[in-house]
Amino acid sequence: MTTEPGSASTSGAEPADGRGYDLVVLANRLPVDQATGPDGKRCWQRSPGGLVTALHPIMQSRAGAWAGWHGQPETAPAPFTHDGIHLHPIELSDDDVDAYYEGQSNATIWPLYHDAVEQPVFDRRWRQAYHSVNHRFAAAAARLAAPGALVWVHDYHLQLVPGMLRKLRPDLRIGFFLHIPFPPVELFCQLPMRDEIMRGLLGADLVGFQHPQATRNFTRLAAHLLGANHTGGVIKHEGGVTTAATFPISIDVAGQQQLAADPHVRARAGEIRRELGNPRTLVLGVDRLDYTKGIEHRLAAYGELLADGRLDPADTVMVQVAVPSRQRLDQYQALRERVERTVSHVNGRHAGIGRLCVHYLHQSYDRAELAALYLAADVMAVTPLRDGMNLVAKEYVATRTDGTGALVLSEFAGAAAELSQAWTVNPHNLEALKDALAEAAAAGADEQRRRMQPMRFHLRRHDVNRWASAFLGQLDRPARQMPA
Ligand code: ADQ
Repeated sequence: MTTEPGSASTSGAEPADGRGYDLVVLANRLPVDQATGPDGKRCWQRSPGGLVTALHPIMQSRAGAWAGWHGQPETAPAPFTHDGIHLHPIELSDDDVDAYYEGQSNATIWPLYHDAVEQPVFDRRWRQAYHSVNHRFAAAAARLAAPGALVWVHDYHLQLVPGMLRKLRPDLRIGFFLHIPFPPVELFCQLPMRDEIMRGLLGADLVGFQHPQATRNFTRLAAHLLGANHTGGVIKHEGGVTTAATFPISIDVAGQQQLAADPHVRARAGEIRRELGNPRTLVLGVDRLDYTKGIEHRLAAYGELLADGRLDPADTVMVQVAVPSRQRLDQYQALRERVERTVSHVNGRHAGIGRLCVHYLHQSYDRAELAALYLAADVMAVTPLRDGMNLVAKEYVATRTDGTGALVLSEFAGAAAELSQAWTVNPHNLEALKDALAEAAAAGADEQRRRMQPMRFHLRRHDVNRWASAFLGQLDRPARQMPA
């Protein structure tokens, strides 16, 4: 569904009684992008990406408000309603985008929280911008929230918001969920803003993480940096109580299964295989083009398997979908060049006329096309060096309704804690990665089903609705008044 920017639908943006919204979500981005509709007019379209995919169904079912940046460094449009969600754009200037978003969020915090797989960059101007944009979000939430409302703050861009909002509106129940890993003490302590970020997070009643290790890192840091007391995830600091707990995010499993059953999607899967020359083995990678995703490691392993003769280039094809991401940052431009060089190298060495070994697609796709790719793929390669969860791995498993398909999954993805029947692998170990890909490619249907069925069973019981209900249910409980 699309809505024109600044259109008449803005009337639904403020609650009729002026009291405020009972559920307010804050995230760096609104769940929509500006696009050009079929009639040539500018319109809003639901955006791709992990957080949006996860939260959209929940926001539709509860009449909530969502505040975030609309994606352009310009004057923010007026609040409006899209797809049943009230949206409140937060303005970011060019300088804010440079310093708060691309700088502090994506060049300092993102690499540091992902095991510093790329060198984090530190800049004091970025920290000032991060502080001031976080304050803008906190002030917006303070205006939008009804008395005693739940406010759910998302992700590493907004870690100061809970503490700021607590000061502005002590009546609110504030939750924070981190979608990416939370680093160990040794890494976190490199952050010049370390105390401020910990105090910001401890302003929340509930702080949620993807993985128990992240939760442990957080409680240890609260004690190490701020001398807070903690027992069983309940942290006491400066008169407040914060609960830290693990809530592994999931996907809309029923929606994914519906896509898998759609005759158009199934026909498209068959067409994809035919267009690729009906290979015996189709290996698929689907990622944002990000240095944490291990795309180069996967391509290197695949190239060596072809070179060693363990996979036959005549009947094996790899499709690597890489969604453009953070393209203005040097580290991402350098990654793109390296990935494209490796793809050319593998193709140059092993492809034939009219027969590529790697199809590299630097594009975004709609969910139906992605589902068709998942259905078409014999082996799904998910090999991040560090990943909070990785929804692609879950989407692949949910799509394989007949129980076939082989998932190769990095042990450094949060998803590995749940999808333990996958071919789990350390992507830094090239030989192990090659073995896992080769074994997955060789597995028969019985072996595939033996592994896939328990993962599918797990996912059906742990979908995104359960994730959100678990988080919001716990946030609704009055932990701040919990006894010692
Ligand atoms: P991401 O790093 O963006 O998310 P991921 O969890 O894999 O990573 O989510 C990507 C989403 O984008 C998936 O839903 C996928 O279908 C979609 N997508 C991928 N390629 C696409 C393409 N070419 N076109 C359109 N859509 C595409 C962050 C964290 C993760 C965490 C999520 C959710 O880094 O660890 O799992 O948030 O918490």
